Amino acid sequence: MNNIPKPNEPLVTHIFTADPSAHVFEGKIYIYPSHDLDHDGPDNDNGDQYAMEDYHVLSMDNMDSPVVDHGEALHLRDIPWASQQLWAPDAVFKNNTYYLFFPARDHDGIFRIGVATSASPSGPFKPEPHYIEGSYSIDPAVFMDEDGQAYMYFGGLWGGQLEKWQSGSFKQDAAGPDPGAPALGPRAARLSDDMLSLQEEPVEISIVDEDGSPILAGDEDRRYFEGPWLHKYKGWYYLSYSTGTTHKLVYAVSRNPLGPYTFKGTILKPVIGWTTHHSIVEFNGKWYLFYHDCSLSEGVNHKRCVKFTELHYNEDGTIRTIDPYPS
Ligand code: FUB
Repeated sequence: MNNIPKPNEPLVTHIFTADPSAHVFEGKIYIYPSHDLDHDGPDNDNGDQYAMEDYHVLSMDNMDSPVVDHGEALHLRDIPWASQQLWAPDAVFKNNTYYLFFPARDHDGIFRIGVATSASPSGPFKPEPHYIEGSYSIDPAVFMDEDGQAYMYFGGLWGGQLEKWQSGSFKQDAAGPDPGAPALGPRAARLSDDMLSLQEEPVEISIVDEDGSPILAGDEDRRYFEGPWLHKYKGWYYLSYSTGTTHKLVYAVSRNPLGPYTFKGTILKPVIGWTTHHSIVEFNGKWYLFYHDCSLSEGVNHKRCVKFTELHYNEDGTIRTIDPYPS
């Protein structure tokens, strides 16, 4: 339970964890991961193996102190609108309140995004009775800009259903774009001041190459798949995400939080396991990448473990590619 973390090693080993969203709250690092279930159920492209039912919050006083598991912070049984699959969450502080944003399938099997609140960063969190109106798909990442405006980025292909929303409403049989067509981008919207609703209809974020041409759906080394994360460095917005089928974490930059974003490169090479999902946080003057792999379960895709490593920028603001298994 009270493990002292080392870079590139599991933060905790008593539970399986994934999709870490790390934030500095009250002078400590708080990590909001998915809590993977240990089961032998079906494993498919629909993501049925990711059958998570609750969230635990982890924290560290600093990068050399023990990791604390604060226990169950929110359970599926307490969320009136949700039926299954509590996937990658994120948290943000505003209005003297901690807000936990999380995706789950509603009672029609459609992924939506909900919000729960707490007076403490470690929870417990009280869910709102309904999902956020106008929300869909998975992987909410909430970014608070320096002017106090919060944005929610979200969306994921395949099990995350993003391609089913291309027409503006949910179409069960919709496929993704043809390989030669622009890839689907993540969605983003400003959050209302009370953080409980969207201020506007979500827009699609455009990701382009250095020539300004859209990244195409067939460009699987660069196209958006899932797991958006937003951070700001020296006045630039960095949108990082998973490429899914090619298993990389990559990033693109913009001067505007809503893009367009210009593709820059790879942050993390593929890890053990199919999924890759991360967050980036500055703490005590250093930058850290939190990510997961399946090393703790020796490669079982839905039994993952959260890790961290230091992240470095080059002089020109590009990020040095990280090898998750340095020798
Ligand atoms: O943990 C379930 C899903 O797997 C997440 O929502 C995705 O980002 C992928 O990590």
